[in-house]
Amino acid sequence: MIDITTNLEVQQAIQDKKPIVALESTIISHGLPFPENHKTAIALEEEVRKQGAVPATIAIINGCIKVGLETEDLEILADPKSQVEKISRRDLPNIIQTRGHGATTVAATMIIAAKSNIQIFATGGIGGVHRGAQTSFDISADLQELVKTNVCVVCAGPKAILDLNLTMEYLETNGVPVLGYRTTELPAFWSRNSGIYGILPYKTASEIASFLNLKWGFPLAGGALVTNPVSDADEIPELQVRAWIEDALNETKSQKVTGKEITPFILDYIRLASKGRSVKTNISLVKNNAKLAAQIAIELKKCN
Ligand code: PSU
Ligand code: MN
Repeated sequence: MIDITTNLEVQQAIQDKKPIVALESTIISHGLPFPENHKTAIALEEEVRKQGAVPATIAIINGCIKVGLETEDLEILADPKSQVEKISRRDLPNIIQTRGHGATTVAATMIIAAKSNIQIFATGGIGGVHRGAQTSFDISADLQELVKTNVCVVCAGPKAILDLNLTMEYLETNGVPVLGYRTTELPAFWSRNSGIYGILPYKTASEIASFLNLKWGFPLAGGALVTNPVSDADEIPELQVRAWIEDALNETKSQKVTGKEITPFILDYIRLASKGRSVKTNISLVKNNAKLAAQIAIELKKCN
């Protein structure tokens, strides 16, 4: 049996049956630059508490799975000098075996959240079907996890660097519902618009909670995706992002970036191309998602 260590705050929340929101750690170690990554990790936890729920940031520290981190853990994960691996489903046993530090992706965070009975999880943007997946076979493990693991992931849409149409087809085929918070159009991470419709518009956290209660009560196994558009004030319009994404994708090809390095490489490339604007947007959208996730977790407790 693998042990999961919870911090005091999460232990207390489990005892008191308080609403808990899982937060991931790849965004800290591989998604945002230092020191914004550290500040954001703290701010996300604060946002969840402010709404009245309890944050549980998930990571692996010295081979130990942690649900709810200590101050030092966050420092390790954020420090660019630490050796922190990006951990998805396939990588979990090895990072425990080798007693390393691991930042969990959406897929790995969902697995650990589900084992800890946490049903709501906030991130920035999920991974999905990459452009050119017809030949590269690059499909994020996040999608398969959404198919089989009973966790609701609140995000700002799949990352705009992906093939959003194929990502939506994959989710449809595999029976993963995609909800839009106050939108009928799929948001595209940095942008509010994608030109893709066919998601389920929901107006309130309480309606989303009763949707989840119905799905899991049925029971229909698997996750659900709640997409929450970034605020008007912080969005980067799709037209503006498009060229940066194309340049970034060309650069991955010429530098032969492969596997799990691709997403962090592209995010960093766009950070530089946008002169930091993409980071500001990323931070804004993930905070927005933490807030909504906390509200849904609170409403879901009322349903149980
Ligand atoms: N959201 C962000 N930044 C990130 C991620 C999400 O705002 O860096 C991470 C998540 O952990 C997600 C991962 O699982 O990017 C996707 O990686 P890949 O495409 O290699 O599956
Ligand atoms: Mn991949």
